[in-house]
Amino acid sequence: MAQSHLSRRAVLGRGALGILAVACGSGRLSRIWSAEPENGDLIARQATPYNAEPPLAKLVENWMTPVNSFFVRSHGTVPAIDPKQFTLKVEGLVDKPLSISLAELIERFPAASTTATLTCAGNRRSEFAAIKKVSGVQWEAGAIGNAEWLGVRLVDLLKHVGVKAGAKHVWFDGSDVITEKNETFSFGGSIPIEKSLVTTATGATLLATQMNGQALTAAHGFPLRTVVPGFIGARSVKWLNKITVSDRPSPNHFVADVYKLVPEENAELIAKTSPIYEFMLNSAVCLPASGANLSGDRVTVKGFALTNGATGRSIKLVEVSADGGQTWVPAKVTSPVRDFCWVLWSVDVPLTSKTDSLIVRATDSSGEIQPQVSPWNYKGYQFNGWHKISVKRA
Ligand SMILES: Nc1nc2c(c(=O)[nH]1)N[C@H]1C(S)=C(S)[C@@H](COP(=O)(O)O)O[C@H]1N2
Ligand SMILES: [Mo]
Repeated sequence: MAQSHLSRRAVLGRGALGILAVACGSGRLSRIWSAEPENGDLIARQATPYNAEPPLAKLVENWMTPVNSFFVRSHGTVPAIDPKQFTLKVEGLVDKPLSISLAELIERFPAASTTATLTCAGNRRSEFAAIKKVSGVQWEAGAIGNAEWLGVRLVDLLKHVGVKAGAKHVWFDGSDVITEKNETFSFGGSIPIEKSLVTTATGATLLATQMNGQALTAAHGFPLRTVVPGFIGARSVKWLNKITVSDRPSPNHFVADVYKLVPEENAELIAKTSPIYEFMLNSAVCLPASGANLSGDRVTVKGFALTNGATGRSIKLVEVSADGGQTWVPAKVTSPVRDFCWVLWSVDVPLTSKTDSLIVRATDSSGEIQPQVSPWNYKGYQFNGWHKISVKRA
C-alpha cells in the first residue's frame, strides 16, 4: 500500500496509533489513517474522526491559507489511496461512461487552477449556544481557509463524456467510510449541473489534485477532490472516486438528510427542504484574540469577510464597533478581491474606557448586511450573526 504522500514525519509522529485496522464495508481489512496534518497549528475539535481548526490569528497572516493552518473536516476514516491503483468512474446520464486513472486524467485534460475559499457550513456553530446549543463539531470561526487549487475542470471532463438531455445534477462520491448509529456509508455531495459549467476568469469547479502548489495531503483528500467555489465545504468531496450525472440531487445521506436548514429533526420537513449549496454572507474578528487585554486608546482589528458565494458578489463594507454596536468604523480590505474568495481586512479602532467587546459586520454588493443575530437551525449551520469577541481594558 503506497503511502508516499505522507511525509516521514507524519508517519513517525503518529507512532503505533497512526494506523488503525478498520473493517471496511466490504469486509476487507484495510489500513486507514487517522490523519493529523504534519503541523501543530490546528486546534483539534474532535480526535476521531479528526476535525480541527486554526487559531484565528493564523487566518489573517495570509490571504492564501497555508496547508498547515487549513481546517480539516472529516466525517469518517481517512482512506490511504494508492495513486497508481486509483481510478475515477464517470457514470449516469452520459454518452460514454468512463473509468480513468489519475495519470490519464491529468494527461488528457488541461491543467486549471482556481483560487477559492472553502468554509464548513458548521463554521461558528459554537456561537449558537448563545441562542440554543446545537450538537455537532463545536467550531469557532476557523473552519474556513482560502487556497489555490490545481486540477482539471469538471466541465472539461463532462464535455468529454457527453452529458445527456435531462441531466440536472452532478453527484460526487468519496472513498471514506463513515459509521453512524451502527450504519456504514460513504460521503457524497452533489451540485446542480449549471454550477459545474460556470467558468469565470478566476474560478471553475475543479477536480483538484493540488492545494497551494503541493499534492493534496491525506487529510485534504489525496489524491483527488472536488472544489466547488462559492459552495459550502461539504460539496467539495475529498477522496473522490465516482462522478454520476443525474436528473436529481444525490441520494447520499450528506445531501438528502444533512446540510439542510430546518428548525427540528422532522423527516418530512427534511425531505422537502432543498440542500444548502451557497455560503452565507459572513465575517469574523481574528485579531486581537478573544479575551485580549487592550491598553492605549486604539487597537488594530483584523479579520475576514466573505460573500454568499454567488458569482459577481463582492464585499462592499466591513465595519467594526468598539462600543457595543452604537458606532461603527469602516475597515480597509487588505487582500485581493475575487469571486468565491474571502477578503481580509484591517482597521484601527478607537477604544473607550468601557470597551468590553469588538464586533464586526459585513455588507455585500447587493446591499445585504449580516444579521445581528443568526437565524437558528437545529443542525447549527451557517451561523452568520455579527461576530463579537470579548476584550478587557488593561
Ligand atoms: N469524502 C469526504 N469529503 C468531504 C468531507 C468528508 O467527511 N468526506 N467533509 C466535507 C466537509 S463538511 C468540508 S467542510 C470539507 C472540508 O475540507 P478540508 O478538510 O479539506 O478543509 O470537506 C468536505 N468533503
Ligand atoms: Mo463542512
